[in-house]
Amino acid sequence: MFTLDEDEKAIAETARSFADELLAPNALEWDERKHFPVDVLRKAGSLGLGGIYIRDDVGGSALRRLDAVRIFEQLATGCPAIAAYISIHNMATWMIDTYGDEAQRNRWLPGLTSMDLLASYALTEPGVGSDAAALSTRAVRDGDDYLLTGVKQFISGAGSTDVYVIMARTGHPGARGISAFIVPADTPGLSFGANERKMGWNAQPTRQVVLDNARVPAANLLGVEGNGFRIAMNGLNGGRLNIAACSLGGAQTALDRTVAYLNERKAFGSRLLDNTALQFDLADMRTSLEAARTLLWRAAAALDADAPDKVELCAMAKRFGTDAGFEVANKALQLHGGYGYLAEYGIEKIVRDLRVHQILEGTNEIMRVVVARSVVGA
Ligand code: FAD
Ligand code: 2MC
Repeated sequence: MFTLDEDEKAIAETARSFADELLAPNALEWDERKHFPVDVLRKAGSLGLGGIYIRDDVGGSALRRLDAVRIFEQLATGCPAIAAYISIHNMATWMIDTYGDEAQRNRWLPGLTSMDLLASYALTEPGVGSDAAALSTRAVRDGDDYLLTGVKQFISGAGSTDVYVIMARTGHPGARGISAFIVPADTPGLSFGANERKMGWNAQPTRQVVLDNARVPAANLLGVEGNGFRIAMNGLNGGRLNIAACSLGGAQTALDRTVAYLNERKAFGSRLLDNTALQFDLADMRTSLEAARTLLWRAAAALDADAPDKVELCAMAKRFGTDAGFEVANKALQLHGGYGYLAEYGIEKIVRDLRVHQILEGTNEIMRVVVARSVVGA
């Protein structure tokens, strides 16, 4: 598992070339201009990155989660924010592939896997984030349609994407009263809030999705009524792995640049790279990333195998990987001295992007809740 065969190497190298050629050279400008590069996402789609673990009859690449985390780490070396959006797109697309009927799969997935259509995932609401099972957006049956009313908060890609997988309440309070819907962007009654002003992740928009009696055909219900929370959570298991992978990729770039910087920078008569204290910092940074990567690959293999402990392993990998990634990137900034604080060096952008990985797709406190339940047997 820890030695990549030729195929696995080729997959990771393809993602790395894409990141080197199309993401890294533009990442700072996209961040500054708050530009969502849809043209580059389409190119990602043409390489099979829009449906990494989607079945191939609808254009998916049919790869494993283990391949996916390696892909997302490489993509994030170029831009964590865009890599993370591609992960969210894959998560929503996977939910349609896994829980959709044949009509839904055939209607939506060819466009999504090619990234001609872009997807968003809408669970969070203004009053409900961590306690997602308490969501209040309602879906009421009306003949052959459902009418959806409520507000979804912090939706990645919103306003620029085409397909929204939206969790809404069709039944009683609690997780089992929630259903999942495929909602196209042009649905009457659906509108968007302003693009949020954020610390990082500026290369992708974040908006509210406002539903005011939005009319959605009943044929767009994903799975059966009452199954939406489980669908949403199963999507997030893989999403959490990918987000950890994005933290690793961003942090690895920060570490690599730090080594190069310390090699060039002189102080007190020698290269900073010769300073033993700083070498120990670099050693700890590399060790943290290797430990996080090892746990990540282990969790991805558990998800591939549908292992009984997959949920807590995904939570552990997310918590550990996103904390390690942020700490390494922040240390890299410190080791750049004042230059680390300047935008043109690219390190502060990585720190800003990685900070939110400790919050979204389940905060790291919620990851501890999930792991703790597995420990105490709750
Ligand atoms: P809260 O749930 O209010 O939590 C506040 C604090 O309390 C946190 O520190 C939390 O960890 C802590 N806390 C809460 N409950 C517990 C507990 N039981 N034990 C210990 N600590 C606890 N959501 C989507 O659905 N789709 C998206 O595409 C999406 N994209 C996002 C993009 C960005 C840039 C951001 C910032 C968020 C995004 N989110 C998205 C929302 C994200 O998932 C939530 O912000 C996150 O789940 C936390 O919810 P909250 O913000 O409501 O915080
Ligand atoms: N995988 C599969 N199933 C899961 C699951 C998981 N990770 N987590 C919960 N479930 C199932 C669980 O087995 C149960 O199923 P059943 O009805 O068959 O018994 C059901 O879901 C309800 O689970 P709980 O009883 O554990 O629900 P509870 O409300 O106590 O806690 C909690 C759930 C806190 C773990 C969940 O609400 C959570 O993960 N909160 C964080 C929300 C979150 O991650 N939001 C991310 C939004 S997306 C985003 O940020 C992006 C950037 C895209």
